[in-house]
Amino acid sequence: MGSETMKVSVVGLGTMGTALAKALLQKNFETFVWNRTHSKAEALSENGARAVSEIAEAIRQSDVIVICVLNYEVVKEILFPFKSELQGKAIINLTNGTPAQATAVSEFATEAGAEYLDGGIMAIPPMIGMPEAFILYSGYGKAFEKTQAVTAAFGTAQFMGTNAGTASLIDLALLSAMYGMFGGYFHSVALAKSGSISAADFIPMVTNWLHAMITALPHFAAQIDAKDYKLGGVVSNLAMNVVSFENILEASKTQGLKTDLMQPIKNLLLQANNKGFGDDDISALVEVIKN
Ligand code: FVH
Repeated sequence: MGSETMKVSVVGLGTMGTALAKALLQKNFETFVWNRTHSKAEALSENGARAVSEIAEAIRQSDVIVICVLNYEVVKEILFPFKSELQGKAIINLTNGTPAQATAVSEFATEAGAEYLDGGIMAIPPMIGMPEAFILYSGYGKAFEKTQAVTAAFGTAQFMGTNAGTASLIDLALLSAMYGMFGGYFHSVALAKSGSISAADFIPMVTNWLHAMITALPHFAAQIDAKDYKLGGVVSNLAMNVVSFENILEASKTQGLKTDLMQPIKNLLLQANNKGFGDDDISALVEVIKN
């Protein structure tokens, strides 16, 4: 089914849902929109959307229902009362949640006779519609094939397999990398500023450093997959990192900073060291995170 014939409803018109609806309208999909606060749906009429005031109407009118709301509690509140109306529909849920939540909604959709895809959006609303907007999907494979014109309107789509929870697992894994980097940066800039270096002056140094350190990740990835933390040669042994990490904590305290962001890393490094990973690369930290 091409965009000329496929009817799509977008349920939830927050910042992200609005961007998704606009991307569909740009690709000439007949697009129905519903939102709890109806004014947001009406505002999209100017872009050619058909604003509906009842969820049942949004479901009835469309072949594909894209839902993007605050959380899965809201997804359930919205969809679960309409089980019989969902038969034969494709549901693409782009709400952020956990793998268990995705699995629960997938089971509901299957019981309802709907085809379910769960998605993880690795982009911010202004990126939607561009190839840089990377969106992960998992769930019913035939639904992914059938809705490719829809998912292509949002950005670059990657299918992660038939386990509905996989897209959200990888979404949360990627977000963990992002928050770890942001957290590290926020501590580092506070430390730099405590020495009267402005955040602006610190930017070229920290970005160059992070770009350089990112190149170490494939080396660590090979070690982690092989469970051999000496594979390819040890570049940054864990015992040495325990010692240098203490300097970060001590200097931060001296500069009057909180060490709450960094202390847990030191604790894990110590645990790994005590378990005998001192001579291994720092990537062995994964062994204590795995518990
Ligand atoms: N915006 C972003 O940068 C991120 C990028 C990655 C993906 N996330 C996830 O997308 C989901 C929606 O995020 P959002 O940015 O659109 O969020 P808001 O602008 O806050 O809109 C929230 C929508 O949810 C509706 N809503 C909330 N509670 C209820 C409820 N009880 N019943 C019905 N609808 C509800 C809200 O409606 P309203 O307040 O306008 O009436 C909005 O439509 C989210 O999972 C992100 O993690 C975005």
